[in-house]
Amino acid sequence: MVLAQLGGSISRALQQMSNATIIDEKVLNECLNEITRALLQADVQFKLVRDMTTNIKKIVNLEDLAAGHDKRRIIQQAVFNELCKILDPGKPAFTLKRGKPSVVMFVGLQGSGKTTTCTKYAYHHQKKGWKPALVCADTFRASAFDQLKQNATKAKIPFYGSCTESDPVKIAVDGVETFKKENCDLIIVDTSGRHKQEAALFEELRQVSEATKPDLVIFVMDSSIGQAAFDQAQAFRQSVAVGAVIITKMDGHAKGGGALSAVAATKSPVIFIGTGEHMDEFEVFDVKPFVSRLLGMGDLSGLVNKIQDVVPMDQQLELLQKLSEGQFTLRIMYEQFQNMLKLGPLGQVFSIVPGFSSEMMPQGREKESQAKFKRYMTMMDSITDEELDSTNPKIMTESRIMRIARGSGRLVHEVMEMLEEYKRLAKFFSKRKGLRIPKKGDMSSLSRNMNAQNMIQVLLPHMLKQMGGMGGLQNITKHMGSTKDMMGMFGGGGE
Ligand SMILES: Nc1nc2c(ncn2[C@@H]2O[C@H](COP(=O)(O)OP(=O)(O)OP(=O)(O)O)[C@@H](O)[C@H]2O)c(=O)[nH]1
Ligand SMILES: [Mg+2]
Repeated sequence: MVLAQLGGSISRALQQMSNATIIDEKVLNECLNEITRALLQADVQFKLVRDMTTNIKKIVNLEDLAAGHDKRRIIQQAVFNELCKILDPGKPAFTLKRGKPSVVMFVGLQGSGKTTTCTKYAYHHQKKGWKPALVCADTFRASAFDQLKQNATKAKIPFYGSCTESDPVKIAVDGVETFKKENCDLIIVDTSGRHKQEAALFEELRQVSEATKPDLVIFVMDSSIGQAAFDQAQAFRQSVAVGAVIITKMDGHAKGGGALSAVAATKSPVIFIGTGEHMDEFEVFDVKPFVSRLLGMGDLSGLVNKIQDVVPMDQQLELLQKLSEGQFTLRIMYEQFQNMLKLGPLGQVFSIVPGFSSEMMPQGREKESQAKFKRYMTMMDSITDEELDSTNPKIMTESRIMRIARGSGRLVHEVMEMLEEYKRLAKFFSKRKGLRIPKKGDMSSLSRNMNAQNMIQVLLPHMLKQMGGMGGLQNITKHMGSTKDMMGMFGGGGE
């Protein structure tokens, strides 16, 4: 994704600087010039970039820094702070309250991604235990209702709309009423767009908003407009009470940085970014973790949250218990592959692991890795319960392997490759025997974190393996030093 390129350029500039034996004025200037170039390429406003470099030079007064100071760290911190400043709208993001039905209305120009984003937003909340519903109040485009219906059906989210009613206000009101009666707690209203900001669109939005009284209006914009996002966001804010912004298509356009900073300048909090056409290509936007990821510094708390979302606490405890007893069965491998797939696109997962970046997982390879997980799982579907729960590797006799290959429609050597992978992982986990785990029922935040860190140790080897299998391990070790360092970062002992 393009943002990964921006992040890559900035972290490379910082890296080059830290490779220099002495960090003097010249080295610092070269580093800042590289960063400036990267930001301008991402369409960040010239004045913001200039102010940023001036501030960094002021903070990092090389002459004042006594010998022994970690100059690289101080400069990196200054870059981090300044980038955060550029992206900080100075206002906390709006959070929906639970316990009563909330109405959220989506607005934006034609083709900005409203309908797609409505579904992503609903799906995101559904995974977190909300009961969302979608209302199509777009009567401007003939196929709008079909599109929303299709998206909603795919995500198993209830929807409301009409092919015959032409009044968007009536549809919106009826839809909201219907879902309130059905006890939905997040009612999302999709509206129509127009090519440009015009009076007819704003009047329609005003009417829908007045009739449905939304708790939150979300403005959706396409990142490709870059700095021009400032004027567009201002125009919408003046017509409807925009409470939050979602920027879409951050995957395909070089101007994402410009759009993000321009929206921040309008004092509107960006709450999510869209990074692709698929339902799960959608990320929570939070300034500090975002910048941290951009600089390749990861987002440990994001990773912990993601794992908590995917793997319920009692399952985490159960798994850790088994691992601490040194049992690594084929069933555990199967469940971990399931978890990996549930975490979302691997590139996204990589971008939040400290020291990794989504640049390391190009799109083609991501699909390949995901396909490999799925292939292994199909083979494991033909394995009996006895085999899945066995800790004796000798159980897999030739005839059993032949049976699995036949049952899954795969080749014998593919089954053997999968079993080899299992053996390697089992060996890795046999060394984790005696893992420290919190007691059942102990839900303090310390033990939750400890659990998540342990889970990361469980999941990461799979990722490494996948990357390694595709020739990417070199890439990782170049960035990370070694697996041991990485495990150390999570507070656990590596191999
Ligand atoms: N690559 C990419 N494509 C996106 C993203 N979000 C939306 N799209 C695509 O953008 C196109 C327009 O999206 P829609 O959701 O139909 O846009 P809309 O704002 O509802 O459009 P109107 O209803 O006509 O105003 C579709 O082809 C989407 O698949 C994104 O984050 N990344
Ligand atoms: Mg639409």
